[in-house]
Amino acid sequence: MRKEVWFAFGMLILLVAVGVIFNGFQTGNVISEPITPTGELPVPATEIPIDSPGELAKPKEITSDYEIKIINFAYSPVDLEINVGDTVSWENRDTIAHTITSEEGSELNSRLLGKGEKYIHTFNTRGTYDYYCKPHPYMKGSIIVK
Ligand SMILES: [Cu+2]
Repeated sequence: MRKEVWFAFGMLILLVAVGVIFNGFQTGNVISEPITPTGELPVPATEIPIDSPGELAKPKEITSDYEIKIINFAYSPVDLEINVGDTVSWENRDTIAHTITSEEGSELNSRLLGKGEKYIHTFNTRGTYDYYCKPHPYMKGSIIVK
């Protein structure tokens, strides 16, 4: 009887010991595992620079046959001759906002352009298109479409 009791007692100790070791080993794993994903969490932040080239690529989409710059409250060049189907861009280089607005009709109707902003328009009909700047009506320009 005694041998059986000791055997049972021994087995119990063995089970407890194995349980503690296994549990401790597991706990060690459980603790170390979340650290790795936590350490990996800042990694998605590297996705931000991936988006940036996309934002930088946006201005590259703008293509035009002719470029008019707005500098010191004046369109440059003031008059421009183009062909039907040509695209013209206006870029505001002033810190003051300007528009490109048709004198007659609505061929040219930009919003207020801030510094560095562009207005792009394709002319599909022959004619002379006189335009001005809404806040500064003395600013005038002309596009002649042949
Ligand atoms: Cu203006």
